[in-house]
Amino acid sequence: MSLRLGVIGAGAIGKEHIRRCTQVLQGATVVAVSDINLENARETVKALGLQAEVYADGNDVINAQDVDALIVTSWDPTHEGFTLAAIEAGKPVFCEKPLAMTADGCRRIVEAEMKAGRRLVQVGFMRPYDEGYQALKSVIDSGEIGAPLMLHCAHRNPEVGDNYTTDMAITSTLIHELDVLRWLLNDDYASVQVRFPRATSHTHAKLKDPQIVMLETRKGTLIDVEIFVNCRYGYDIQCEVVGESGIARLPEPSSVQMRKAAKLATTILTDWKDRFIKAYDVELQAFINDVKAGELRGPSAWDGFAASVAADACLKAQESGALETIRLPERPAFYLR
Ligand code: NAI
Ligand code: NAD
Ligand code: ISE
Repeated sequence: MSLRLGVIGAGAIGKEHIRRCTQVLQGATVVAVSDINLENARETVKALGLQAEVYADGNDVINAQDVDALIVTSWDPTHEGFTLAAIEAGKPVFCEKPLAMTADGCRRIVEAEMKAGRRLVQVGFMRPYDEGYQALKSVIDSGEIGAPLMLHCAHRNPEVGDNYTTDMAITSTLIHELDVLRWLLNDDYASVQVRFPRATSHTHAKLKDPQIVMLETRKGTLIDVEIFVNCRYGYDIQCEVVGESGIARLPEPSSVQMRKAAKLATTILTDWKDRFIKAYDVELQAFINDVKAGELRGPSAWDGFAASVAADACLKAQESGALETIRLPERPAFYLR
């Protein structure tokens, strides 16, 4: 039987996830959509020709009789409330990153889920589902380049809107690295410092852009991540791992090489929707399959919490300029898998 999904938030990624659940993936049907801007929800349902109910309030989607599971793609500050309400209703929920705005918010979700007695939450950290990151992890795990000593990473967006502020470089953008790098290295973070170089003239008063985040892991690997969200030239994700006996880089997305007009060129993508298009498909298909099988196995509420513990320290480091400690509590047995 088809899994009946309710989606809260029909913006950029909400529309994308509804499209993939409807046209690409197997085993699910979107039966309810809500958006605080009702027109977004109505237009999405109409454009895809869905037989879905449109609700003004996300909580009505959660409690609708015919909704089996939820996808939360509304703005970041709304994630915690909708995820807690889904757990309360006993319904599995795929929540886009960040799971909550603070580690405390994520902890409330972890506690509610443990109280419910089974995993009900998958966080929209899609990079562990990306073939490139998986290949990079295989190289590290095989020991081919020895122990990872340093990582040089970059997270570049071509541009962001005026409502994107300095803190969002951490909570909305770096949060992907905070998740994927602990998975890649099988390690956790110990400390962080954030530095701001000369700002680009393409930014605005409330956004310091770019920024450099320097993390140290518990095993002593040093990581630098450049976050540059008005880089202009493209959507570019870089990750280079320097090991004891070699260097491994995240593969570039495949692109035809062209020789033309005295130039050798390959295309750089410009949109996150395209850069991780397959990973989004795989993460959501996994969610659908796992809900049907009765056991969620993707990025957990604990992973959401771990990323947010590090994010809180990064925000503190943005303000202080000092080295800030990252203290992740011990993982409860509930989340050992
Ligand atoms: P968006 O602003 O395009 O869409 C958000 C939508 O949520 C809007 O249509 C808005 O009206 C709606 N909304 C906000 N509050 C709501 C509420 N209380 N009830 C119902 N609807 C509400 O934003 P975008 O880019 O789609 O991002 C949405 C979420 O997805 C964010 O949390 C973002 O961090 C995450 N995201 C994740 C990506 C990934 O790579 N995993 C990529 C892009 C976004
Ligand atoms: P968006 O602004 O395009 O869409 C957000 C939508 O949520 C809007 O339509 C808004 O009206 C709606 N919304 C806000 N509050 C709501 C509420 N209380 N109830 C219902 N709807 C509400 O943003 P987006 O780019 O689609 O991002 C949405 C979420 O997805 C964010 O949390 C973002 O961090 C995440 N995201 C993740 C990735 C990724 O790569 N995993 C990429 C983009 C966005
Ligand atoms: C957005 O919400 C995402 O999740 C994208 O993957 C990221 O690159 C962007 O900076 C975020 O704002």
